[in-house]
Amino acid sequence: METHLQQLRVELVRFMMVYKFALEEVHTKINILQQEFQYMHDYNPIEHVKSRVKSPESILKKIRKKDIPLSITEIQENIRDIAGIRINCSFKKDIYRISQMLENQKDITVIQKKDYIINPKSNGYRSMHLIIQIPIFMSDRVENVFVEIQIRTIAMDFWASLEHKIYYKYNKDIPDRLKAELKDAASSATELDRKMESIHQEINEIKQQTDLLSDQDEEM
Ligand code: 0O2
Repeated sequence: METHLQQLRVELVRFMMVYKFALEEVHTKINILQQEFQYMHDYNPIEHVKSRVKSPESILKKIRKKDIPLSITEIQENIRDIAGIRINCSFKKDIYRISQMLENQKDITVIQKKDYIINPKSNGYRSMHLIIQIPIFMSDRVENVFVEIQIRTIAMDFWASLEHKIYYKYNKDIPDRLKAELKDAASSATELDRKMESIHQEINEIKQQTDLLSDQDEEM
């Protein structure tokens, strides 16, 4: 009995460890993209990155909700957001850039892609979701680990984080008036994204013209 429990413990710790390793791998990939992009284009498209391994309580909740058999293989196959990473970008176009750069990497297999920016959820939620699989090289095997990547702007993230809190505060039964207000707030966040991106674009154009003029001045 004691050895069985000990074995189970080793298996469980190892099970959780691979998700931590997977997050470290994806973090490194994002770091490389961020640094190289900054160097090549003098611009950083990523504001910040957050990651988490799902808590055992949340995993159990999802097991019950989705009626998944209590086995490590079933959990690994059916709960694909145990390792989750969220990338906050400056502008909407950066979301597509970053997503494409990750999708193009040879060791990443994209299992699922949900574009809630082109198709927002009915409550107003916007974000890009990728479920990817990456190989993790352990001492005696290779594990292909699922990682959920959410990519969104700061405005999308601000809305989603607060909506998440409000949703749980009202115990999943939000009055219709507040649902409408939340949706309205989501539209304001979309408008803010549009406005900031357009200002950024204009400033870039002005900068390019000024650089061009000063280059011409130097040549004369
Ligand atoms: P948590 O606590 O954030 O992890 P799944 O249940 O994941 O297998 P689903 O729901 O079809 O399948 O996946 P989807 O639509 O890609 O959503 C996954 C995650 O996106 C959610 O995880 C949330 O983090 C986020 N999300 C989706 N819809 C909303 C929304 O309307 N509002 C907010 N604030 N976040 C959302 P979890 O596991 O539900 O929650």
